[in-house]
Amino acid sequence: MTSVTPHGFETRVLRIPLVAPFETSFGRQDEREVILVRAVTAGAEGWGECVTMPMPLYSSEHTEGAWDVLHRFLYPALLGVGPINPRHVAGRVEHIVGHRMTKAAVELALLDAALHERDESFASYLGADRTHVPSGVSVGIMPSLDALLATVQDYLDQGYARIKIKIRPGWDVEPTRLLRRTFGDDLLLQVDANAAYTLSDARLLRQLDDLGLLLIEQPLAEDDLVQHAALATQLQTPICLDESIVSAKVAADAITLGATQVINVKAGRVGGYLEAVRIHDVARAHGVPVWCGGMLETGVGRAANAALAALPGFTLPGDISASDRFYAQDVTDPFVLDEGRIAVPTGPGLGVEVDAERLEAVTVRQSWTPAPGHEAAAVVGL
Ligand code: SMG
Ligand code: MG
Repeated sequence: MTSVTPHGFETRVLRIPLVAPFETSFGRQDEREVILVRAVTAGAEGWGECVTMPMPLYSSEHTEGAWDVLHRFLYPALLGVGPINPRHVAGRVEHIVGHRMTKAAVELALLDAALHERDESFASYLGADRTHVPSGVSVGIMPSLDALLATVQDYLDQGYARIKIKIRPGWDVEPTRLLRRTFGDDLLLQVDANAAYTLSDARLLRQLDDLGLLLIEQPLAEDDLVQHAALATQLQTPICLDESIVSAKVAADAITLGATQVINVKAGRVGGYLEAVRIHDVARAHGVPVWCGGMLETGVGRAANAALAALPGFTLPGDISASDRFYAQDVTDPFVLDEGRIAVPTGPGLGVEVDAERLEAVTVRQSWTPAPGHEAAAVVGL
């Protein structure tokens, strides 16, 4: 991989309204607050998305913490130190414990810049072997069963290849059974608990076994690897870990323990797309299917996810829906459904353009952090 010399990083916190509220077992969102990082290098620029949320509810990271870690720890480790191979970013910031989503954003921005410098697409660089990826949609907890049916019907009419519904105690077996009965056995259907249960709920969760689900995602807490392994012995539905899988090492542990039969790969959660590829490789070597998770990404992260999901081990549809699933207006051209699939971008780097005007309209906070000697280049390219 080409080395790049960063002249500075631009950081922006965006707030983009959602087309409809999105509710999970841990809370409800009406807008997406997200950080975009722009790396300006000697020969190009690149974008990365930091998928933290405003509150540490999905994982321990959150926007304010990410902002702080970027400015006080990550940028200083990467600026003014000469050329950097993007493959070495993770090693350079390894001494900073955790903060994987934040690290992933910076690594992606530098990868995008480096790939622009060598005119290669992210998909080609990662080893993608497909031009399109099947598109699944994640359906939040709904105010009523009727609302759930109408929403799922609408997504199926749009052509989505797979439905995932969010579950929590009190909204689990009944809505799932209703979907199976209404839409039939051919519907690719899965559920995501976002860690809302404990092992003592095994008997309840066993009621899902009759419903022909592809998987149940993260039923128990993030650090419950051993309990997930115990639960797996009591369920027929395959367990798919999301929150628990924070690295390739943990992925290997979880597979060995029998805690996960499928893996949801999210680059932010694991510290970057390069680590995500390592998880893909570990899982593939064990015959464990993987799919690409989503964090309500803007077009920047969605482009990167589409590239990742085009790798050969991604054998299940991902949470890579069309941009209009969440946003009336994105900061890039929207990703659209094409017969239930999303096209993998082919242009250099991430293959998407960030619209400067649109970006400005949704930015609520921004900064420019120059490398020593580049203080003057404050607003290069925007
Ligand atoms: O980007 O389509 C998307 C969202 C998919 O459900 C989704 N993500 O646990 O998998 C998950 C959740 C995490 C975000 S919930 C606010
Ligand atoms: Mg999940």
